[in-house]
Amino acid sequence: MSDALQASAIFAAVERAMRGQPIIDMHTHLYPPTFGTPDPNTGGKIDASGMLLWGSDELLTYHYLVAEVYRVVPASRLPYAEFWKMSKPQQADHIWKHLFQERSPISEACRGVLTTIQKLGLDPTDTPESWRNHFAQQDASAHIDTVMRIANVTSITMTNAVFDDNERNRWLANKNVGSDPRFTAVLRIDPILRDYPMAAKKMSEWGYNVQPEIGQPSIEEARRFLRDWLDRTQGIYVAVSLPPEFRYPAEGSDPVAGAGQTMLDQVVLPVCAERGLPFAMMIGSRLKVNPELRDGGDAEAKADIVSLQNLCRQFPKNKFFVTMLARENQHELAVTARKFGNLMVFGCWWFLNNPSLIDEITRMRMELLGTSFIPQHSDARVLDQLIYKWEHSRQLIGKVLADKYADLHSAGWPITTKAIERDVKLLVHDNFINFLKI
Ligand code: FIX
Ligand code: ZN
Repeated sequence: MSDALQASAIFAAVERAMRGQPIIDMHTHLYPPTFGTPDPNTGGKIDASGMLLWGSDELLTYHYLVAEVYRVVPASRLPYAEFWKMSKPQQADHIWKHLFQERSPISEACRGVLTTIQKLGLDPTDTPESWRNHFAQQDASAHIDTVMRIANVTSITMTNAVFDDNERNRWLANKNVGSDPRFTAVLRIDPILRDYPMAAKKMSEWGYNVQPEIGQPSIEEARRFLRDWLDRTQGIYVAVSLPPEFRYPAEGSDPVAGAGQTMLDQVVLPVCAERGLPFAMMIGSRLKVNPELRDGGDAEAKADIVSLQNLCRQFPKNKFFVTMLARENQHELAVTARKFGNLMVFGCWWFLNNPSLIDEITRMRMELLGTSFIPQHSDARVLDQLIYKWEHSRQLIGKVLADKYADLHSAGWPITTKAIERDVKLLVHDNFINFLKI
């Protein structure tokens, strides 16, 4: 085959394909400017509860870095309440001083700030003050275009938590709030499965006859609630984050777990199936281990793979996007995906989104699943993070893929640029789109 590559040319061809392939980022906490922006240093109108976070001060005060700075300046020296009273620039300067000036910024979250600043054409050896001035002159929407261009991300998938008042009220106040073509919506419904009593009370306040005691009327009304919000948001899938203790079927006599199971199998999965929408389960987050750190206070623990196998087997008409938070769950998750075609494994989530673990997990997945998985999502909370999260992941996924092609080449299989581009497109673009459609 004349267009087969020499072994020595494979890595460069993979790197080119990874860099050139536009990515659909299937899970982020990013929003268009219509959702407001809170930071006075990022230009535009200040909306204190605005949801679009962008700019260097937001990068530096990412909850990952808040957690890391509290390792070197403990609460005994800086009480949490004092930190949270600081302005965003003051918090950013504090983190810059202790994590970047007084020690080398070798953690992934620290390095990410520098990659992003560099790729935006700013000087990583400069100061947060100088970067602040740069962002203050930017327009939010134009900056979104800049970041998406540099990151080569063609579509940003939001997380739209309907039980969050700030989020829900923005949809009710402006039916076009989610109409920015660069973004797609995802209906996030954690309380329905994790805290049914609270969810029922809220849905009832919002005009849905959902009662604490679940009878058929409550099931129908909860389904109506989901349908209404899927229509309003045009959500492309439904999502939930589940604790390590999640079990299906629910174990023991815990009424909240029992109600969550009823909501799952009689409300959420039927509505997803009727609309052909995937249900995304992000499993293993143990919330508020240290609540003083706010978003940075969550941790993880090993979850139960048998519960996932039960769901995939008992609901063959449903499609499941699944990512798990514990490193210990990764091999059994990949093996489970070999058993169920309605399961699409995705991402190296949160504490797994680090070079050593992205390499380990992606290698394992390719060896067990070939190209039939989605290797990464960014989980970006700050717009500019798209740049570093994808720069780092493209390099890491590319290295693993190049190794796999080298193994194929050794087995006498011709590796072509066309095949590499096809496979890369599957991994970071088409597997997601195709799974939505099947
Ligand atoms: O539940 C989730 O969507 C998690 O990804 C977030 O809650 C988490 O804080 C995060 O951003 C991790 O990267
Ligand atoms: Zn997330």
